[in-house]
Amino acid sequence: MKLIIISGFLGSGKTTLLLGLVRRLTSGNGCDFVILENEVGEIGIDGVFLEKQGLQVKELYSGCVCCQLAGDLVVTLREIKDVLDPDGVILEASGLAKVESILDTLDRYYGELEGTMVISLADLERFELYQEEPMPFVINQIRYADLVVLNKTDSGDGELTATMAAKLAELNPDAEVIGVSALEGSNLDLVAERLGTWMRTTS
Ligand SMILES: Nc1nc2c(ncn2[C@@H]2O[C@H](COP(=O)(O)OP(=O)(O)OP(=O)(O)O)[C@@H](O)[C@H]2O)c(=O)[nH]1
Ligand SMILES: [Mg+2]
Repeated sequence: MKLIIISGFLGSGKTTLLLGLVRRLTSGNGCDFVILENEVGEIGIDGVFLEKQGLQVKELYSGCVCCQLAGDLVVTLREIKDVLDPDGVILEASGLAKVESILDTLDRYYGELEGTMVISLADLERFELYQEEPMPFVINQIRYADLVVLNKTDSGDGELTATMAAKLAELNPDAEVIGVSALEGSNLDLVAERLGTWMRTTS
């Protein structure tokens, strides 16, 4: 069982991206996924939405899996492995999650995963978040990403997209940056291809 972590600031398009990727990767003889939603609030809005789309969803709410719910994350992953044993779990982290802390928890307490991939979203509509001095957890999300997805390219021009992609590459020189519109589906095939290739790779 592999784990894909989708991180990104509040409203950056995590749920929209997740749905687009799962649809592309589960068709035909594709992979099967369980979605794990983490929301800091009391009500799991995204979980209800994704269940209505026919996906299998587990929820962790009232806290963040990078801190208060770190233990619950490990327990829940064990349960998913024991009961459902999917090819992959896709964790939609809360918008404020510090990715480094999630990876640290998994390293220490859940070594059984076959692999972990972090996809972090940046939001072109909120480009000011990434200018000058981005907030530490925003930097952390980008820095610990294996793949950076610059979302909402439909909402800005090519120059802004290029400037922001350059800024993201500066924050994480090792990760590929892919511009997409999760809403319109543009370039999602490329992200799905990267994820699909990684899913098929045995470690
Ligand atoms: N213009 C545009 N809007 C988008 C795109 N992707 C998502 N959105 C919109 O952005 C808003 C937030 O999208 P979500 O997918 O719910 O974002 P999220 O990161 O899951 O949000 P939280 O879970 O609340 O942090 C919604 O109104 C989406 O329709 C995109 O590519 N372009
Ligand atoms: Mg969401």
